Order: sequence, then C-alpha cells, then structure tokens
Amino acid sequence: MNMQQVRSIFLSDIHLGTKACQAEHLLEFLKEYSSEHVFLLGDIVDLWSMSRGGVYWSPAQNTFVQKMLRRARHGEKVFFIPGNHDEAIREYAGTSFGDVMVQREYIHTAADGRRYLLLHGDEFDQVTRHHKWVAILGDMSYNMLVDLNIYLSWLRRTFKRPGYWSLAGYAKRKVKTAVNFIFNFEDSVLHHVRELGLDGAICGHIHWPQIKHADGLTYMNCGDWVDSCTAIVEHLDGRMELIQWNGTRTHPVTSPHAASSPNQLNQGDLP
Ligand SMILES: [Mn+2]
Repeated sequence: MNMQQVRSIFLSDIHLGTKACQAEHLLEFLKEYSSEHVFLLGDIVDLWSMSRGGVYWSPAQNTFVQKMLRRARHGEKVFFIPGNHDEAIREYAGTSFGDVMVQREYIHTAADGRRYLLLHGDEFDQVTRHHKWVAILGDMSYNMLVDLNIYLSWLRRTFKRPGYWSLAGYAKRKVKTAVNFIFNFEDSVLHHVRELGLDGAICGHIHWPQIKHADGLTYMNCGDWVDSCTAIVEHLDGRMELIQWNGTRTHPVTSPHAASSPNQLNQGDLP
C-alpha cells in the first residue's frame, strides 16, 4: 500500500442513503490518503431524503461507514459535525458513536498554527435558515418550470397570444441569483470567522468547492460527493489543498471551478 500521508482530510455533503451519492469514488479517494484526522462536515447521511420515502443504501456506502469506524478505532481522530440533512444527529453533539466524535462545530489548529472554524454552514444560508419551504421547492422548481413552459406555450398558441415566455431568460436570472447566493454565503462565513478572531473556516453545504483568501482570512468549502467529488486535505506542514477526485491523485489539484469566473456559470453548475 502506497498511501499519501496527510495530516487531515475534510469531507462534506456525501449524502449517504441517496442514489446520487458517489460512494465508490469516495472509497477510491480514501484508499490513497492516510491521515491523523478525518473531519466529516455535515450532510454525510441524508436523513431528510431518506425520510421522504427513498432509502438507497449501496454496498459501497456501507463500506464507507465501516472504513470510518475502522479508522477511528485504529487511532485516527474522526469528527462528525452534522449538517441540515443529518440535523437529527446534532442532538448527540458532545458524545461519540464508536470512536467517532460528534460536535456541533469545532476549532481545528493546523500544523502551521492557523486556527480554522469547522462547520457545515447551513446557519449562514439565508434561504434554508428562514424559508425551509423555499429550499424544498427549489429542488423541484426547475423541472416544474420546464413542464410549465410547455403548458404556457400551448396556452398562448391556443388563445393566439403574441409573444413567448422565455425559459432561457428565466434560467439566466436564476444563475445570477445563484452567484449572489454563493457570494453572500462566503461573506457571511468569513464575517463570522473574523468576529471569532480565527484564521479561516472550512465548511460544506452549498456544494461549491473552493479555497479562497480574502482580507487575511481563508474560506474553504469541501464541495460534495454527489457531483463534484472533492475534498480538502491538510498536508503535514499545514498547507491546505482542494482535491478533485478523478480516479487518480495525480490529477491537477486546483479548484474545479477556478477556470470559470462566476459570470460564466452554466445552469448545470448550480449548487
Ligand atoms: Mn447542507
């Protein structure tokens, strides 16, 4: 076994229990890295979607859980900070399952002495925080919109109304909203970190992998294992790196979204 030794691995938004979860890729990634700490930053188990009627639990998902328990048993420090999709586990903050420690949030001191707030991040998402129903509707709205557009076009033709309601125009406005959403989220997290006097934060939730430096602070987002297949690792000297898993660790390790400025986002890139 030729594993790369790192100090910490940060993972979020794995969404176990759903078909979308890319557990096989996650297992490949974990095979390549051994670490002193593993931090699971929320939405690890998607209790929310499971309770809405569909539990999908693959052998790979099972293996992931077993590997985590095993790593914890063998002396790696494994922390679980629940997110909004595994919110029920927040009740157990301060306790541990096996050797996996559950925390509401955590301050991690990196090898270089920098201190980072570890959190899931949903408390900084103004949409899920104040309007849970908007988030639920958001999941379904795009598909509904496409259906609606077909119906509206038929209606307009039937009643011989001029003009055409543009789905493309709507999508463009949605992208702008999504970009603002990401910026607002990142700003709110950094604002909180500054108030706490820390050096940065590592979070998840918005499925938008990122390492970004602003005003002497570092914002890091692990991304997810549904779509982007990304993780953050801390090297032995405290250097943080965003890894995009493409089946090999020799893949260039820049932000998967670094090439596209936020103004050039495609509809498919929405978090
Ligand atoms: Mn979340």
